[in-house]
Amino acid sequence: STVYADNAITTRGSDWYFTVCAVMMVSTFAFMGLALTKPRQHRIFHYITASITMVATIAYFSMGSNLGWTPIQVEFPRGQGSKVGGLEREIFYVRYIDWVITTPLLLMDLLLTAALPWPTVMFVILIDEVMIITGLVGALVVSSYKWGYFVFGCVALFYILYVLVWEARKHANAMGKDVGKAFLYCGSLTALLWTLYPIAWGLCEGGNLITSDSEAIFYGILDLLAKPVFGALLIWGHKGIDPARLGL
Ligand code: RET
Repeated sequence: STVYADNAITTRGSDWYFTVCAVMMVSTFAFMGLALTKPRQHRIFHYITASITMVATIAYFSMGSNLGWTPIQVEFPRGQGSKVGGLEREIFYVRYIDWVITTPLLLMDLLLTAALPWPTVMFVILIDEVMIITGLVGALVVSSYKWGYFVFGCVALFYILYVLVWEARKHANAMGKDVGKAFLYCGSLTALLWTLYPIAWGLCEGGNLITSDSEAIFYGILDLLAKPVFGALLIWGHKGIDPARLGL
């Protein structure tokens, strides 16, 4: 039998997902190509950044193909009529598989730039995994307790933002003017974008307030800024910085 959801992407959402997929793929080749122009000891940030867009390429290929989702009964079928048995929304769990791999890599890009000690990096990554997994569980459970998971995720995000805007920023500045500047640009972009993800979640997976096509646009724009644009800014910021100076 055909599995469907009452709120699912149309061909427009699919086309947009494939467009983002193409941008992610081109970015991956660009970051890898740039890596090859550098000596091996200078490639760490290219490798991390290319890995991020590579994973996203496959996630977006899945979503463009309308795969990697499961129908979840919604609490508030607002403006979508009323069906006996309740309406279902398409929840793309593949998004969270992407995030659980790529958000730790994004944090490594930032925290290695700031040259934070590795126990700090590991702990922040653990909290990041808590944030993504609570978001996934909250998206999948059919209960208003989903907002409890959401709150746990937001607390985790607050801790990550505290480390970024306070501890890591101070540490980056102490590593030199060029490192401080690279961190300021990439860290600020991250702090701004990452606070928008829980808003998207509240409108999509959480509250079912916008359509799946709108979800595609919202998360798609965020991911383009948080991955390829962030990556380009980071690699540009590392021009002239020897990773050995950061202990790498
Ligand atoms: C969730 C829901 C639970 C509460 C919070 C969330 C935050 C998610 C974030 C995701 C960032 C993703 C990125 C992807 C790659 O480009 C899981 C939506 C706080 C911050 C940067």
